[in-house]
Amino acid sequence: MSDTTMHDAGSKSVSRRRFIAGTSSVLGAMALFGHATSAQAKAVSTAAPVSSGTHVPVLVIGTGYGGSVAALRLAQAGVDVHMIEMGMAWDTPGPDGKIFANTTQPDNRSYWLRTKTKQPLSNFLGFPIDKAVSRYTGILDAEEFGGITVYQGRGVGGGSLVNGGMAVTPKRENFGAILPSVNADEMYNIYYPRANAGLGVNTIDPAWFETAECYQYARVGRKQAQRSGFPFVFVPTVYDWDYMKQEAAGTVPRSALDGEILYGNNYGKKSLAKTYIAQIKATGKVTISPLHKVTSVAPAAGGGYTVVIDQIDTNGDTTATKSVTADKVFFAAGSVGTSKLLVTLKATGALPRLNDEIGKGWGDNGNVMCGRANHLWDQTGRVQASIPTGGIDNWANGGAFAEVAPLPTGIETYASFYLTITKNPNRAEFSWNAATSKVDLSWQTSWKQPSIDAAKTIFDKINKAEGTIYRTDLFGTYKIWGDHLTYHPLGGAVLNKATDNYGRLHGYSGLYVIDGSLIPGNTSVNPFVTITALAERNIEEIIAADL
Ligand code: FAE
Repeated sequence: MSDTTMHDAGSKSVSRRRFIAGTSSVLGAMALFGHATSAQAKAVSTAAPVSSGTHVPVLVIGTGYGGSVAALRLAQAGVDVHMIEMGMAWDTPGPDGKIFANTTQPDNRSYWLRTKTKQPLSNFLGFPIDKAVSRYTGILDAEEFGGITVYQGRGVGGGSLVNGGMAVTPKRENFGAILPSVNADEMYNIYYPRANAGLGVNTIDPAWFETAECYQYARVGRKQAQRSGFPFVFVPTVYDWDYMKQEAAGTVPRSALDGEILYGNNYGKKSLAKTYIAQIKATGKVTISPLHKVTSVAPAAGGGYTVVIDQIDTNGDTTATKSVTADKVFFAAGSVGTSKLLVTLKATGALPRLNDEIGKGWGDNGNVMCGRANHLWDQTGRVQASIPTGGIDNWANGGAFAEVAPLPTGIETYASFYLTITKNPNRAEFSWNAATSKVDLSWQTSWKQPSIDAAKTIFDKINKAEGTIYRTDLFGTYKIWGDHLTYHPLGGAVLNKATDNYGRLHGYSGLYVIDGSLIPGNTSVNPFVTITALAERNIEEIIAADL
């Protein structure tokens, strides 16, 4: 990287001292982002997988938020459920004694069937940081479409395995725009509280926040936001805060304080495995088949549905193809997984009566990332908790809600980093491509411009007030905006359009959608609490009326 890189980054030039401090960190960064570790995990499932020819009352495709809510409530109502999950069980430690790999040392466990990492922050101080890993059914899928890379969790627990654990209920005044056909009173009185309880949502002890070294970055973010007149809000999470306090005290193995996030969290985060899925297992009514991928659902001759499932090995190769009949099928494969299945099944004649709303209404929750370069006196800290706990709320005025996010590199980066959720009106459509036999997504990279404009309502103002500039070295050379990706895919089988107002697919009795594909593209905040609450609402109605 050259001095010019930073000089070109904005109206104010970077001080020479800051540049030197930055370059002296390169060695540290290169060591951190060095070669893949030798720990090559061999996590295997201990669950007994589904057998071909089995008949099940209910089959659930996917084990993320929507699928876990459906399976738990059905099991509690006395129904036997089988869950099918294309990813691994993530219940067995690798040779390094840990189930999940560290963010700074990706290995084969980190990526879904890739031979090179595809890190959301692709560069550091101008240097590319992606590296070779061996192909494996790892935990994070960076699924590439024409105009966007969609990050998703793979394994039992879905996105809960890889996400930041920010558990945010949207402001009530925004709900009408998020899910217009849903009764807000019911959601805020019954289903949001039920989801928050089921997920174990809690907030940081504000007194501890003020002193914790690992939240220096968030306090800097707050100070700068407030100096520009923006409200800074604490964000609830699903992290065990008592555990994090012990991490900071050095009395337990570190997890959030060791930078664990994107490739799984070994200790303190309450992923679905510790909440809904633990409850599911306790019912004794649910079986889970990891490393099984649903490829087809079609009406069966004697009633119900024939579900075709590929069993795969950790190289992603099919080792068996199974056929199971189910009276009812819940699509909970996530916004992308469910949309791809439904679009394929409609186009190829397996489910031709699905309506024309299938595949439509997809959005990226307005995700856009950026970093700001701080002055030397505003250090953000060498140890940064990987769980964000605060945000800058400019939704009402600028259509932007910015998480003050960590850059857990283990070194002082002199950077503030943000994932901003914005009011982006663009919506894309999934469609079947007969030439490639794949599903395409019509999203264009240029459709992120409204998100960049919204994010700038916050960060241009902060930069002006602080006399600081944007970082240009995190997403490529001279690139300010992380506008090529999303963590929050939503839509593709929108509630009350592709389905009725409770997720029953139009055209077929006994087929349901119960995941993020029901939500039309934006939730104004991080989405998993809304996905969980909507699933709680819908499954209650379905159990009462259909079973
Ligand atoms: P999801 O959790 O994706 O589960 C779908 C499951 O279905 C997955 O386990 C798939 O492997 C599986 N599957 C897909 N296709 C098939 C098939 N054909 N056969 C069998 N199985 C299949 O769906 N949200 C927040 O609210 N707060 C955060 O802090 C946050 N941070 C995030 C950070 C990252 C890096 C990422 C990737 C996401 C983050 N999210 C966050 C988003 C959140 O995890 C996501 O909205 C939910 O996980 C979506 O829940 P679903 O139930 O729709």
